[in-house]
Amino acid sequence: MRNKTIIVLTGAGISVESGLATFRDAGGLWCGHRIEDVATPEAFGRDPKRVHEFYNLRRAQLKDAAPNAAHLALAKLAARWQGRFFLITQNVDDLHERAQTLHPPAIGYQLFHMHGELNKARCQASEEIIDWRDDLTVATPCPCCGKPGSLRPHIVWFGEMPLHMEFFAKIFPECDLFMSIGTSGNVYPAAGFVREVRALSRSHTVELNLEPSLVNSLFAEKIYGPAGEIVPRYVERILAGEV
Ligand code: BJW
Repeated sequence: MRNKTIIVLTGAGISVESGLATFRDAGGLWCGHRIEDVATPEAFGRDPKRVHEFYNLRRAQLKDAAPNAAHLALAKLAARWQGRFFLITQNVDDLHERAQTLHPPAIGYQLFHMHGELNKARCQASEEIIDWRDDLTVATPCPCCGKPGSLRPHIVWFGEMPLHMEFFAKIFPECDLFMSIGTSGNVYPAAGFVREVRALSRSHTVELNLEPSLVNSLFAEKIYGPAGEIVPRYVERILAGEV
């Protein structure tokens, strides 16, 4: 495996042990919120105050969270790996970035937030993306155009095109190891990545999750348990040349 290309896909399950809720587990974020009320452009058009409040709460929760053993293990792998390493996260938190401050990544590493980032806002007039760590309201003036109400969370909602898709299509044929961590396989196109990687490459595929995902049958290897336990063990196997 040395000098080969690793692609990792992460989902909400990797951040559970950091205290952030998943979307679909019992007690998950969507409880009390119908998806269409908070995660579609139509919902934002209808009730921007409610959508801002939902994301303000999550932005505040993120300030108290810290990377866990799974984020740190991936950061260690990114720091040591001699080949290329692409980390694609569906998560809008910044825990992968914060883990990397402890293990600065090697040169072949790139991180992609395919569903956007909680700590960024986007101007709906200019499409400019702005770092944003505070609350947003319908009255917040946009720093780029000055208009109140112009800013929206920099989040990919249902019906919107996820980010970096063209780049992913280029790297999938070069994949040697595809790891899917903490994602339920409910949401496309991410849930279809394993199928694409298998069709386009000779990659080994492994699912690491608390329980079998909806697409588990597509993986060659499956390991179930809390990410904070199973990811560090798997990373050690990779670094020891056992995968
Ligand atoms: C643990 C653990 C522990 C717990 N350790 N594990 C077919 C093909 C293509 C598209 C579609 C399709 N059918 C329908 C669509 C459209 C739609 C879609 O997928 N809908 C489904 C509901 C059916 N998709 C879209 O609209 C997307 N856009 C799109 O398709 O554009 C057109 C297009 C077509 C073709 C190619 C390319 C583009 C956009 C999707 C946007 C998703 N946005 C959200 C919310 C915004 C972000 C936010 O607010 O945070 O993103 S939805 C939500 O789900 C969030 C997540 O990133 C995403 C995935 O959820 P995830 O991460 O899997 O979380 P959970 O909760 O589902 O699972 C957690 C897992 O962790 C569980 O399995 C647990 O067991 C596990 N776990 N504890 C390890 N300790």
